[in-house]
Amino acid sequence: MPSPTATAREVNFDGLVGPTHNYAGLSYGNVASLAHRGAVSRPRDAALQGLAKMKALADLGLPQAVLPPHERPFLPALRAFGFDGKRDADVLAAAAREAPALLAAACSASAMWVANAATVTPSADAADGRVHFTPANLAAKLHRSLEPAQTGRTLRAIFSAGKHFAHHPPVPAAQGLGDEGAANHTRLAPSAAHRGLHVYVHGHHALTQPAPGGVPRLRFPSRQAFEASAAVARAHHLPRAQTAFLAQAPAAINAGVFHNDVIAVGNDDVLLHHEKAFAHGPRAVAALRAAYAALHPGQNLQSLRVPARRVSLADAVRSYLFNSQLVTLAPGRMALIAPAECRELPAVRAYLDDLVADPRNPITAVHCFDLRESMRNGGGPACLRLRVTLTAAERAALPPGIWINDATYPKLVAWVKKHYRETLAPADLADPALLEESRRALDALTRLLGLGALYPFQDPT
Ligand code: SUG
Repeated sequence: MPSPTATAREVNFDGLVGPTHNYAGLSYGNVASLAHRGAVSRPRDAALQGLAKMKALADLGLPQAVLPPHERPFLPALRAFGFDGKRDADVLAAAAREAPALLAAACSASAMWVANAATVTPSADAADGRVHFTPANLAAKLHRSLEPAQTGRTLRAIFSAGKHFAHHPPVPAAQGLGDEGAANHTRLAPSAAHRGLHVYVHGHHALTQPAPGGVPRLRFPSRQAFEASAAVARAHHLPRAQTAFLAQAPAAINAGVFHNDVIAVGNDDVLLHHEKAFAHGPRAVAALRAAYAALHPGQNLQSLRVPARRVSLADAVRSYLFNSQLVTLAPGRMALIAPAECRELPAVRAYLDDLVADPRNPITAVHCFDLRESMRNGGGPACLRLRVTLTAAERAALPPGIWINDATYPKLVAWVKKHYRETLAPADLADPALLEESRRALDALTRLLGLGALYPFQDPT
């Protein structure tokens, strides 16, 4: 009898960009976010760019679904910080006057980068045969720390069948104990249906050496603690032989690699990575290859190492080459879903041309996408998606409205065009009309996706 996981496929769940997409410079250590602080954003274009990528992947024959944005401006957060005005408009006005940084945090559309929403373990790997989810605590940044509660609620609404899906609470948040989800995690396996080697990448140890709370040599903060990665692997009941823990190279963090998915991407049996991605580079990759071979005797992990003389760390961060999605089109045939910026930097373009021409690797095509609105905040193609490997039975247990296809795509495009502003400047965040528009939009969206009440503003008081 074929194994129940034989029908497993990776499903990309992309985060739909929310109506308050803006540039507030909230992410120190994220070069693009800092560079665009205060710029005027284009929420409508941002959402349409993301949807166009989703539809293009669906058209390539890949299962594609969508995750809804979070409620923003998030009034419960402002109220938690003591802004207790009677009307929401008063709360917004007081926050804009007294604590504009808090208002910006409560308005960020950062939940679009769902690679940071959670870490997911497919049922092929979990002892109880269920798919496991742990929302990331995102403790490193205030605006992102507002996400885990809604993420958990959304994931429970979509993956609701207890027979198939298990939901865990986020790792407890404390200084330095950050968990940034799947952006620092990759699963390597001969195919989606096989048992996977789960690779967790961290920037520092929070509770032990070299220094409690962080690594002093860093120019930019490290966001992922080893202890948080270990907690997720433990909660998901992963056998030891199926886990590997690697440290990021401090030089990479200092160059603006705030998540590992800015410098490495894995898919099936391929790991594409910059030579400066990991501390103890060659040794770290050799250990991965050994762990992979032990799990799948006779099989090889293909490590595609990009040398700094071909693509510098700075160009890797500028182009977001490694924030491409690496997807399987057919057995042994992969495509890279890359940001348009990769075609604009000569060194990166030349590297990609050589990669596709080289018959020794399975990557046969590069598809570039204009995701500039998200890229200006440091979010490329891979940041915008959460990978969830699901069997046919698990896919069948999901609400039908979340899939991207010829029927749903035009409806979502029309929804964006109806509800989103063309531009948004920092001063607009306090506009009470923006709050009303966003709530109206999300209310309509939950009906479109068939998800029922999903947001605090929809809860009966
Ligand atoms: O957490 N940017 C996000 C980008 C996340 C990218 N995700 C992955 N690499 N997986 C962040 O730094 C900027 C928001 C602002 O500055 O307004 C921001 O949150």
